[in-house]
Amino acid sequence: MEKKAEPEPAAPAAEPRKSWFQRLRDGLSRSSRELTGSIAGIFTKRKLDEETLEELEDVLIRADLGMETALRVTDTLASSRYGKDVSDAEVRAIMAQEVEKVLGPVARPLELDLSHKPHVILVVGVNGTGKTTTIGKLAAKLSQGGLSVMLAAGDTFRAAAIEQLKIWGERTGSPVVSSKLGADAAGLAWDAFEKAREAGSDVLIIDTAGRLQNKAELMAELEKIVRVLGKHDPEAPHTVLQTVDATTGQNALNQVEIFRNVAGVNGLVMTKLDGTARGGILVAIAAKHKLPVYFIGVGEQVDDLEPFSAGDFAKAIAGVG
Ligand SMILES: Nc1nc2c(ncn2[C@@H]2O[C@H](COP(=O)(O)OP(=O)(O)OP(=O)(O)O)[C@@H](O)[C@H]2O)c(=O)[nH]1
Ligand SMILES: [Mg+2]
Repeated sequence: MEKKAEPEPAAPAAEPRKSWFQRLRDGLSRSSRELTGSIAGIFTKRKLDEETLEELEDVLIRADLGMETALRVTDTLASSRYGKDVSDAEVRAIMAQEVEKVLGPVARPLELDLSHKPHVILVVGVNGTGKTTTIGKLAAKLSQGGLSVMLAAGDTFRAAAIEQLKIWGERTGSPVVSSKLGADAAGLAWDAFEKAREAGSDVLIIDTAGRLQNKAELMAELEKIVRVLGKHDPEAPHTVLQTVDATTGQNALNQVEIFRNVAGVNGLVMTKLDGTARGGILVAIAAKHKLPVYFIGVGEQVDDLEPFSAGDFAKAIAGVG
């Protein structure tokens, strides 16, 4: 190809892409800043005693990390440093280490069993937690990996929801199956499975309407979607992903509990970890539910979905390294 004499038209001044760890650190900076500020407040020129340990425990619980992890940190600290001077940096290092231990077992890559064709991924969660956006990001990742992906607009109640999924479909080159507005979501899931099978798609990702976990009727609808898919393939849906909004705080624990019982959630995506002060909730969810966390969302763009790394997250939230 001939080299152009003219310079390229000025591209919008793109900032150099930050490293993944830097973006995670930026995203978690609000969570981390509050926590490290409070820790520094406790451990300035103080020995480790009952009082400082209690204060630390409170801080960790207030940061949504959960009782279990808070106790792990204080116990570990007490066993090696009791009665000694301890700096906030040392406390943070131990916190990072203990948080990593809790997160390690749940930081697992999403592995799709492609012996099922299509492999069905059902995406569920409370309203606005990032289901549709995550589907778009995931479709991009999977198609970049060479898989053929079909999307199903199972949020049949809102025209805007169907449109939003279609836009992601266009962006990622994935066909979208949709129905008339207000059609039965389980019926749509059934049709989408057939279409994906006929088309030979590797993966079918089904979007669903957001619902509060305490709305029994809507939760029953989700159960029906699962049941109907099972008639096509007893093991479908193979992956049931729940999006959890990291800004939610403690209610997220209950959300996971109920969606898990009703829809058989077997993996999580923690969204909106950019800019939340409540990122610690991921640790509490990991300790309680022990469900794999496949990805975390750190923005609204197509590539703002990252595999979850326990060590990176632990360091970022503890402000270490
Ligand atoms: N900052 C940030 N915003 C996100 C992230 N993921 C999703 N969003 C935004 O959150 C809003 C809701 O996202 P959706 O994907 O529409 O959420 P949903 O769960 O499909 O919502 P419903 O279909 O209404 O239940 C949108 O404005 C998204 O751009 C994320 O990781 N970070
Ligand atoms: Mg949606």
